[in-house]
Amino acid sequence: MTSIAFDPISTDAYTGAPATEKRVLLLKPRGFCAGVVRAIDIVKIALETFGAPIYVRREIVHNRYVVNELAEKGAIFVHEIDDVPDGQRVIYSAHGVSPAVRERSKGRNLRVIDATCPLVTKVHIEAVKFAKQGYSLVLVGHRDHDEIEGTFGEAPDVTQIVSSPEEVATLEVPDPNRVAYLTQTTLSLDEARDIIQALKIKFPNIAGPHSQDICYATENRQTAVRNVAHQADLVLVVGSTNSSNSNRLVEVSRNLGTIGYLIDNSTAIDPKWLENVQNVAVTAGASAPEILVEDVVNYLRQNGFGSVEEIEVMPENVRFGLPPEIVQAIGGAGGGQPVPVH
Ligand code: 0CH
Ligand code: SF4
Repeated sequence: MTSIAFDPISTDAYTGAPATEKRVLLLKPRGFCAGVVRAIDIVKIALETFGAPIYVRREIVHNRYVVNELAEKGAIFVHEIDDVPDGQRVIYSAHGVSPAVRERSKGRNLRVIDATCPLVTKVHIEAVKFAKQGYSLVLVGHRDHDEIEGTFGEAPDVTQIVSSPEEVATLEVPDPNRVAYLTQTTLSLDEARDIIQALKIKFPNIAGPHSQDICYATENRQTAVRNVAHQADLVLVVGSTNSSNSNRLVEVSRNLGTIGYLIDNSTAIDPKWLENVQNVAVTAGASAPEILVEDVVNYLRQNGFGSVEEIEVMPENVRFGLPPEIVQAIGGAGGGQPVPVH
């Protein structure tokens, strides 16, 4: 169970002034996770070390601001490996790639830097392990999402994707006693639980990951919204529309009966949303930078929300090491293993 560190005397988190009536409840943890920090660092270091252009397959993370900022520094975002000129450097996004993409890069003689989040790689390793052991795989996630495309590609012949409990009913496998499930890292905890429950009813002997595939950052941000949504009249989630984990935060709020909106920045706020609103909770998806949260909070301040209270639902101190390609390039030590920092 999580605890809420709530300042008993309402004070402004930025100025320390006594709170006025209309409040911003700033959720913590919010925003960048360890995998996103690592992925963005990889692109920045690659640009500084090797110089532009550096190609990046797909959006490094699903955030418009981040992608635009890196593009201005010289990163060239492409959809597919075929869009990268022969022999150039290419970075794989945090969402991971399929073995077919890796093969394609080899065939094109590209110099690859892998920014796949270690927690996504963990799911790929599980997929390979189960497939080698002869399991049929059920991948719980959103079709057409970059991460699911990559994980699916580890064992496409034995993997089926499901996105809802209803779809579980349609699954057909050669041996119902030899089925395993895996999930996307950025799903709704509630939705994933319902789908896994349906899978367990259909396949009572189904195997699964040792610990769940939904990552710590996805879980923590959803838990923060779940804990605080009842105190708010409105929840604003900073994040881009193609960000799965950001969309899930809006869903958590709406499922609890609190109106929620996904916004890229303050310009997306409709002033009508703030009418008759006393408390507005603000959070951010794992790919949304803090500068955009500050922009939203400043907008709210200028529109009558005089108090900003930061509510820390749980501490979060995770860091991941850089991949060997980058460590070697900068002449340092370390590797791609997750490094939890407490
Ligand atoms: O939430 P999704 O997976 O759409 O991705 P994002 O918004 O780029 O957040 C970072 C997660 C990257 C891979 O798990
Ligand atoms: Fe990794 Fe989770 Fe962040 Fe995705 S959301 S990059 S899995 S830590």
